Amino acid sequence: MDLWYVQSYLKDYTMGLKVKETLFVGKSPLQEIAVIDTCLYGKILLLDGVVQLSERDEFMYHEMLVHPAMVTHPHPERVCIVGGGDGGAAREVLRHPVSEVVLVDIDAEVIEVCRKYFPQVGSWDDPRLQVVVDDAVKYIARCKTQFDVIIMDSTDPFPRGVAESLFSKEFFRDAYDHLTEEGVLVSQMEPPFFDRERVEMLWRNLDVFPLLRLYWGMVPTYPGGVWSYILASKKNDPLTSMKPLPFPTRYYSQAIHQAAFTLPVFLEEMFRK
Ligand code: AG3
Repeated sequence: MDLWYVQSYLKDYTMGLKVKETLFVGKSPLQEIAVIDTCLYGKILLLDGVVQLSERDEFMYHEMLVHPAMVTHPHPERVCIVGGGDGGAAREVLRHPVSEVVLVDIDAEVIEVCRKYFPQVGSWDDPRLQVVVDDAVKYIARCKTQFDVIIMDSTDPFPRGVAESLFSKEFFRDAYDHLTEEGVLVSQMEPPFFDRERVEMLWRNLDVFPLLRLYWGMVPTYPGGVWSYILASKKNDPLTSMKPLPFPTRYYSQAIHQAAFTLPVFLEEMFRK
């Protein structure tokens, strides 16, 4: 008998993946955590039933989440990752010559499960990495120092859940205050092709930043296969200030960087600042 994992998104869309084996199902105080092995994408992490990463396409998401922001800041040294308990975003950040990376994830059990089932995803032993288990809203509010880059690798803002407060105007203002002069914030977004209104709302919540750019990249295991990100910058424009990467990548390139910020006409009209 074939077993299928069906991910629902909004109310009118599903994606199905054939499952080889269910490896883990558990509940933390905050969410349901599961790891399944699929025929097409290898092992997949699900939080509350939603795909967070697959072994086969996580590099596409993590490279596109991290590198555009890291090359927009002229010399990022201190980086904060909000969420990202699987370690993939931290791995990509640590390939840059940074001095300190603080990963703030609210759920210790997600980190534990990922370290067990996806040991190749994170660079957990790098001495520049500090892992903090806390609510990032509280952590940033208390934090006395400033970061050059803040990377938001959280679960979705909708439906309302663990990550909702991370997408509020108040949090983005606080994040702005905790960024250095040329600071850059980047966040994963909803797919704008499905859900333009909600992306517009999140865009407005980021108003405090003088420069906002929506960009996109392929992530086959996410709804629609195309995911979007918003880069918010205090000073530098990712299209003109970018510098080349000093190491090889599998998805990101300078040409992809330019292409990713080029939006279809119907989105370009809305997401311009
Ligand atoms: N962070 C965001 C995943 C969003 C996926 N959304 C969805 N499938 N509807 C994932 C954590 C990876 N480091």
